[in-house]
Parts: sequence; C-alpha cells; structure tokens
Amino acid sequence: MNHYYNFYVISSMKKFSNYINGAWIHRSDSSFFQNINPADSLDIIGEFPESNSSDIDDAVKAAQQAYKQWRLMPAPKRGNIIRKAGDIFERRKEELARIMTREMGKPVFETKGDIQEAIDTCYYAATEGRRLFGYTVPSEMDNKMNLSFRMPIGVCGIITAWNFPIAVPSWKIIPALVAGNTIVFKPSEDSPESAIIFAEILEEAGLPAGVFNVVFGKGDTGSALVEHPDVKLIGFTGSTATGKRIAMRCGELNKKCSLEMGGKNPQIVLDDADLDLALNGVLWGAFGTTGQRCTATSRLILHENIHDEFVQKLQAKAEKLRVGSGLDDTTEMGPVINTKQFAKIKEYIEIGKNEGATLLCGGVEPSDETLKNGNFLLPTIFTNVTPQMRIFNEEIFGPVLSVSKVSSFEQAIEYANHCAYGLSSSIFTKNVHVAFVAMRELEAGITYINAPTIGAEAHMPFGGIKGTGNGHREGGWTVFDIFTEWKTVYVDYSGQLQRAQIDNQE
Ligand code: UN1
Repeated sequence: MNHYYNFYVISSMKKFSNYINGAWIHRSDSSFFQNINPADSLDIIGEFPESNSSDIDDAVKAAQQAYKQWRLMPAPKRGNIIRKAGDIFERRKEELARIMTREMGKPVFETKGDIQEAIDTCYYAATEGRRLFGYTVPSEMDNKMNLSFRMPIGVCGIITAWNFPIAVPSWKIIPALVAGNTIVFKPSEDSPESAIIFAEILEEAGLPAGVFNVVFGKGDTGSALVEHPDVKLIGFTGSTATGKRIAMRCGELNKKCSLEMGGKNPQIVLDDADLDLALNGVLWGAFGTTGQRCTATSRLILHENIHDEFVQKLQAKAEKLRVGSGLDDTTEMGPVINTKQFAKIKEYIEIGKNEGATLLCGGVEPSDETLKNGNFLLPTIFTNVTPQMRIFNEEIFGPVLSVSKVSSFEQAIEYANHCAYGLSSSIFTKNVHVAFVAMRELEAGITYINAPTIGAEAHMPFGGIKGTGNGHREGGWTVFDIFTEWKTVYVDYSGQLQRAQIDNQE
C-alpha cells in the first residue's frame, strides 16, 4: 500500500488510484478498466479502478469530515487557494494538454483552450470569495433588520463527461469549493487521467485533505454517488438519458441536482450575411472537437438564396480539414472518443441516408493507413435535411452536420426551434433588426450573433433550456445559485415581541 504515488506499475501497465482524503488509495481487490488512446487503440494509457459503493462511501466520509473545517474557512481564504490552483494550471498547461489529448483525442491547441477555461474559472471564482454578495433589506417593522446570505450545501457529487476533461469539471468544482462545499468527483471513464492532474493541482495549491476526492469508475460508480445519503447535491454533465435518470433519483431522494445535457445547436445563415465568416464559423462549430461538444453546431440552416453557393464552399473546405492524431501539430480534427460512440455515429449516418438526406461528403473513415488503429471519421455533411428527420432532431455527438434550406428568416427561426433541445444557437446576418429579433426568438440558453455556436466564456452564464437542462446555469455568477443555499436572518433589536403581519397593521 503506497499513499504517495498516483499509480504503480504491474507488468508494464500503469495502474492508477483513487484520491481519497489527500492520499492515493490502492485497493488490492479493485477491478480495473482500461483508458485507451482514441487515436491509437494499441496505446493503453493505463488502468483505473472500477470503484464500488464502499470506495464511494470512503470518499464521502472524508469529504464530510473535511466539510466541518472547510465551511468555516473565510471565503476569501478559500479563494486564495483557488487562485493558486489557477497559477498551477497555467504552469502545467503544456504537459496537461498532451495528457488530455492522448486520452480524449482533440488537438493540443484545443486541450490548451480547455485548460484555459479552468484557469479563467479559477481566477473568476477566487475573487468571488471576496464577494458572494447577500442582501440587506429593510424590515417592515421598527428596529429590526433583515439579512440574507449564501451558505454552502455540504458534500457535492460531481459527474462529468470526457469532451472537456478539465474545463467542465472546473465549472462545477471550483465555484463549489469557493462557496465552502467539499467534493467527490467521478470523472468520465474516457478521460480519467485528467482528473488525476486536477487532484494534484488542488493539493499543491494547498487544499486540505478530504476537501476534494476523486473516485474512478463507470455508471455503477456514478449511481453509488447519487444514492449516497450524505451527498447533498449532484452536478452532472453528460447524456440526456443518464441526466434524466439522475434527476428522477434526486427527486426521490430530495437532493439538489444540476444537469447539463444534450444539444442540437443550429447555425442560421441569412442571405445578407458575410458568407466567408459564416463558413469559417460553421467549420469550427461543427468539426471543432470532432463535433463532440454539447454546444457543437449540428444543424446548419441556410437561406435558399445562398444555399447552393454556401454548400459548395463548405464541402470544399470540409474535405480539406486535416484529420489525425491530436498530438500531431498539423491536425485540425481528431478522432471520435471510443468505438461505441464511433458505431453510434456510423449508425446515424445510415439513418440519414435511409431517411432520404443527401450525403454530401464524409460518412466514412479516412483512407490513410496510418490512422487505421484510431476512431477516425471524415467530416460528414448531409444536405436536404428536413425537420421530420431523426438526424435533424437527435444529438449525434460527432462530426456530422445536417444542412436544411429555408426561404425566409421566419422559417429559419421555426426550423431552429423545432427541436427538443435548447443549449446554443447562432445567426449570421448584417441586419440589426433581424439579429435582435433572433436574440429574442431563438429557444436556447445561449445565442451568438455572427459567431459559431461554440465558444462560451467562463464568466458568463452557461446552460440550456428545454431538453438540455433543468433550469440551472453554470459559469460566472450564476453558478453560485447551484452550489449555495440562501439563509435569511431577521435581527430584532426592538426589545419587544413584534408579531409580523399583525402588530405593524393599523
Ligand atoms: C461542452 O461541450 O460540454 O462553449 C462545453 C463551448 C466550450 C464549452 C463546451 N467553451 O463550446
């Protein structure tokens, strides 16, 4: 048993450990799962514990114990530790980016951006430790004062996806810590090593043992976290199916629960738009991160006057995108995360063909022999997609773009809103009036004007309406509504019993 190193080696395979109460815990009876490089299935990064409910219980106990002190540390001091974590993320950016790329595939310039979101989140949240504003409000009675302020909630369970292995966990973990909560983090089984670095960084920044814990595993481990009676809140980013199940259990168990789920984000291009700008926008929005963002542009809605010209240029550019390992500096689009997701995307390509959409380009693996061991797919574009089709409505989470043609702005909005999800949206137009109407009418938590559907900044509210979320917003100042409860205090300094709504009436 060694508590100091995050992995040990058995017959040349790295075996990683859970991080509980400030120590790396190796359990000889653990089962393990493999972390495989999506660009090269022969590259096994290591094995991670498939933790059970007793591992979760150990982590929750540690977090509960640590909560007793952490909640009492002044928030500005908690913020100071988080600011240091931001500095360490900055220092380790290059090294961490390569670790992330190796395990989840996107190019290093993108994983650096992922870490930058965590750095921004740390610096923003650190200063929030000096605000966490409450309200002081007049009382309706004499010599009485009303106050309200934020309180931490307790042990928070955090469950996240692999596509932003550092940024998305940071959106939850960092503000939750500043607010005085403690954490048990169950990262995605597809990007577990990033969570190891997350723990190392928080430890180096000076976070006390037990305040942040990492337990690896798959769905069953996540369920054990949701079920644990001492976990007061679940913060989740991932698939709609899993999110809904979590929400139902949290409803039954009366736990607070914040969900970030699917998207089917439209980019509208009107006939007065700067077409080159819109073209670069959709290429980045649809094929950045191999289309594996909840904010990815998966629907392109084109005005009929520019449709044919735009589609032609789009095809030419999409076919030139360099697909390859994210560790190669020339790569523009990396692999899909795993073989299961790869099969699902291929299935949707068949569905699209069978529904009568036109496969404009892609839909197949690249011919390059050197890529044969990875989950690579060429950028895929369908045209003639109508709102009745499944590829118009369902989240594919891959490099697949559905193009539809409309004859007016009104129809474009109707198409954009014809969807169960409501995360991000975008419109390219030079018409100010139209842009403002779109801001009002697009049913989405986020709307971009003359910019792609991806690119949220850490200090702004992030989240979706309709099937995407359950009413919460991460990011910026709004995330503190998730990770705190309001306490209301009445201070009566009149020296008398004053009965509200009675003694102050005529
Ligand atoms: C996600 O895909 O879960 O706005 C998050 C964006 C990124 C975050 C995406 N900043 O695309």
